[in-house]
Amino acid sequence: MRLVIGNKRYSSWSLRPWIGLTMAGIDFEEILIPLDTPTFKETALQYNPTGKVPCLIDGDAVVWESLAILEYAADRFPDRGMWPADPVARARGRSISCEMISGFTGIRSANPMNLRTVFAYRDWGEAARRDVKRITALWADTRAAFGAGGPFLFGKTFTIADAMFAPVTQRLTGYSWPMDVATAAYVEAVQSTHAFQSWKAAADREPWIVDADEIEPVTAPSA
Ligand SMILES: N[C@@H](CCC(=O)N[C@@H](CS)C(=O)NCC(=O)O)C(=O)O
Repeated sequence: MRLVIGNKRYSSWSLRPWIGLTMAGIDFEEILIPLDTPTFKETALQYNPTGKVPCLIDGDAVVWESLAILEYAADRFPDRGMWPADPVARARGRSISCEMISGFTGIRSANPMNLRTVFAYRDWGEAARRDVKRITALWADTRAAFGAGGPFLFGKTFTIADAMFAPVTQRLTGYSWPMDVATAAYVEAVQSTHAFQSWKAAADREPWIVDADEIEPVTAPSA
């Protein structure tokens, strides 16, 4: 399997399948195309017709869209627990994953993923505040209903739903959002995984800086 991704520092959509596959112990070769370069589009188009990342290639199968890639991996490796076994829990996982992929544009545009910088908290806007309120509520509801026995949304196994929200955890810490104890514990659980740590370490070594993402001067981490 080959997973085509963008810069680890900035590509939130790439992080989702990368962390999901890695946490499930699925081997893949990584092909990284730096975003915002003159050759990005033509290179990405060599792999899939959208000319975007991420994209998974597995023999004749070409799969794009982060959630579709994760669903494909769950079908290919049904023993890895990428979705909860219980249909009701699985339906919740799919509901919140679709909610993530189709929405939350307030926080996505106010706080683009940027693993290079921690920004001091300021008012990130009404739309971002509304998104954070909804996201933290859906994490709390899901953990209360299905998360007993472990730190992730569905307990001890890191699922596709956790992968879909992994970049949001970085937006919360990277833009110094105040968090309640339960939210902070979930964010910590995701960011402590070997997969997140390894993605972050690779992001720190990347040479590319997308200046447009530097929305204000670098500030010291608040925590
Ligand atoms: N809905 C898509 C979003 C993919 C996406 O927008 N990828 C960005 C990078 S994070 C991209 O390829 N941007 C370059 C472009 O649009 O030319 C997914 O879930 O994979």
